[in-house]
Amino acid sequence: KESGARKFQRQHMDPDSNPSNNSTYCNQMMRRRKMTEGRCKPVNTFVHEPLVDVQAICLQGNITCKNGHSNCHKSSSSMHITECRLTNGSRYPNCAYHTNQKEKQIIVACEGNPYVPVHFDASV
Ligand code: 5FA
Repeated sequence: KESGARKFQRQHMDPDSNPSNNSTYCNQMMRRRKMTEGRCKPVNTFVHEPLVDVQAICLQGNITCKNGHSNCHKSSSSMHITECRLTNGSRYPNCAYHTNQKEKQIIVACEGNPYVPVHFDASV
């Protein structure tokens, strides 16, 4: 079975693509990373930074997550991200996304030993 750490990498990591404002990025990536199977995942963020830098967030500022758990961490630096948001008229199985590039601090939830990202909580 896919671990939480692997799932995070599949859903949220894209270190090698340079954040271009390619309007088809989310349509392609949401499908390629299997977030359009069974349903269209409504919102998802990809992070364009090295995996080690994102893993290091688990050692940075500890904060409360949206679900009230205390295992969230906010990156001390801003990161290059792409937000994918389902378009209003989009209907499964035709998942169509808006692609938005940003540079923001990100908040991830971490778990395990090693203590690594397993969930993307927010960007601020
Ligand atoms: N989740 C939420 N808070 C968590 C925490 N503090 N520690 C560990 N996991 C945490 O996300 C709900 C999901 O996030 C649940 O699976 C929960 O375990 C985890 P959501 O934002 O309510 O909806 P979603 O559409 O993101 O849900 P999923 O597709 O299930 O998201 P994933 O967990 O697969 O991935 P993501 O949360 O990184 O996007």
